[in-house]
Amino acid sequence: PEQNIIASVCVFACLHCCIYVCVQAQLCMFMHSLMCILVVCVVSEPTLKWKLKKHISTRQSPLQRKTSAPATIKHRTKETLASGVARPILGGLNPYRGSGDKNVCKFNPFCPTHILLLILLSWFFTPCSLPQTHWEPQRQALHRPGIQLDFLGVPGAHRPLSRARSSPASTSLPPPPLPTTGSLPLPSPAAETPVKLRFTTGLVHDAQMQKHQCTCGDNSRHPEHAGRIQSIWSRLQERGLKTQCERIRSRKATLEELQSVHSEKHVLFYGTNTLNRLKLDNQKLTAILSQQMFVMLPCGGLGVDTDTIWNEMHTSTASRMAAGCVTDLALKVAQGELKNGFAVVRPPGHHATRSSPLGFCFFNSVAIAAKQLQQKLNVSKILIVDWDVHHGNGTQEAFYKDPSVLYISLHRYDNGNFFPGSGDPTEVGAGAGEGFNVNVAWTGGLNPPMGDAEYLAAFRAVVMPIAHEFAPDIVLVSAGFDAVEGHSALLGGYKVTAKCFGFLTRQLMSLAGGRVVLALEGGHDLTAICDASEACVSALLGMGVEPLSQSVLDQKPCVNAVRSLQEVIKAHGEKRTPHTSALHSHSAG
Ligand code: Q9C
Ligand code: ZN
Repeated sequence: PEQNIIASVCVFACLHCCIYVCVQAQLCMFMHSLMCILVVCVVSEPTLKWKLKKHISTRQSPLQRKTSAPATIKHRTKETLASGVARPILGGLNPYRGSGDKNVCKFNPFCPTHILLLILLSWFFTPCSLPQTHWEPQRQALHRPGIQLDFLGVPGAHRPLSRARSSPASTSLPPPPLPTTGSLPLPSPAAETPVKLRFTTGLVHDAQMQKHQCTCGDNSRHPEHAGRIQSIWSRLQERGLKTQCERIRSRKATLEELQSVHSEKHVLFYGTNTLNRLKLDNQKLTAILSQQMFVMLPCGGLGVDTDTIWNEMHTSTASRMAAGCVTDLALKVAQGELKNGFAVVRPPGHHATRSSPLGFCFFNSVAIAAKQLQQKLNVSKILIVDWDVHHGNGTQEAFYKDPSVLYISLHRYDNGNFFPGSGDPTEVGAGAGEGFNVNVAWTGGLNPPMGDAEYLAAFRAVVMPIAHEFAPDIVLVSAGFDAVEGHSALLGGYKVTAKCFGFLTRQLMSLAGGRVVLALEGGHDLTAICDASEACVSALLGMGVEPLSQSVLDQKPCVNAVRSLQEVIKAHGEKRTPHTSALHSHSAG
């Protein structure tokens, strides 16, 4: 009878396992319950119940058992030795059989029957953790008002699984990745346990990014320093925002991910250091090392240019970390695991081109995140808004011919006289990507410096109309805060308030079902970047942002700003691409 029980349990276990694997989340909970009931019935009736009864009635007192336990083992050993190898394995290891005490069931931790039953029972009563972690955020997302069910591209509660593939979903975001058929996802305890995330604002940060520092150790010579992200991170902590958010695990971008935007040479060159280069192919290594070109900076440190320092120990890790963190945050928001997100990362990325670092940047984190959304999740429409005071030349370059990524940058331009010099309004994209690159290029110096009125006007007249017409699946923001008041003329000189960036964030949240991911780019005035980060995270959390004063809302943008906006509208109006037709109905005001 004992072997029958074990056989039955095994059969059910196998069945359960098969169903679990094949049917995945759909029927799992139902089958799980059914199996549990069946197993309980089989196990309890009739043999085990009887055995347990016997077991209870013949059980000795704990004290007696204590003394008798060693004797049993001794006896068994003797018995096993005496009886030779003819005994079946299960029986041979079974203390009851050996003891000759056939009807008495003593619980013995060495008894394989007991162990097997215990393992199986505990396994059966463990709740299905995999489907829950996959489906819970989805369910939450579905219950959010204003979200289209179809956008998720996953079947609703009662739809067959096959619909996920066949239905023409209104957006491209796929369901959470299901384990691939063919390779069975065995429940291995070694695999990383899926963390269950609250459907809220995601935050990402890693102290390793603080190690990217000039060897001279003089922060005043290097405005893009470790204290930037350190102080933002502390600010979010101090204001109690961090606890309302969900912190996600940080990670470095893989060399392969970096290559979705950068050349192989660039990736090997800046994505590795002396230590991990040892693992790489020797020929390539010789090639890149022979081309190493660093300059000695006036401060005594090493750099690729005076802005962009190189720390042989930490720069590659820090910049890969920044890209990896932004990428993972974006992937989680796209998959519906998080509502939106804010990445407290450095070094920045938007100046980094396919094959060159520039302006503090090595890897273009936002561009890499966008490429990963395309490649890993098939996201079809991505909006990148870049409100860093500098033009994101690297991001523009990466998607210049790509109509599936709309790049909108607001930057100080001054007819090409402000760093990096690119970003003319007439740069509208090329080929199929024509019309999908929008440069709101402020010109006119600091007379007066651009402020809230100008940025609000740009959003009202250009950014939001185009963005709504484009109807992105997700919005990535190159969120530099160097346009915030507090930055010297050389590093911006504008007077946008931190609060205003909270407003701009909230406006972007009206797009893409609220899937907005902000990644820190530039900005070095600590008060400015902390205030602005706080305002943006508050907005992402959906907290009531204190309103901008009426005078600011009523304020007309300055003449230079109006001229700059007219330039954008003209550049895009001439082409009359479908998605910028929105400009014409809005440009009148
Ligand atoms: N050599 C970011 O904000 N400074 N980068 C140029 C002239 C460049 C700013 C000074 C500042 C780069 C991400
Ligand atoms: Zn900047």
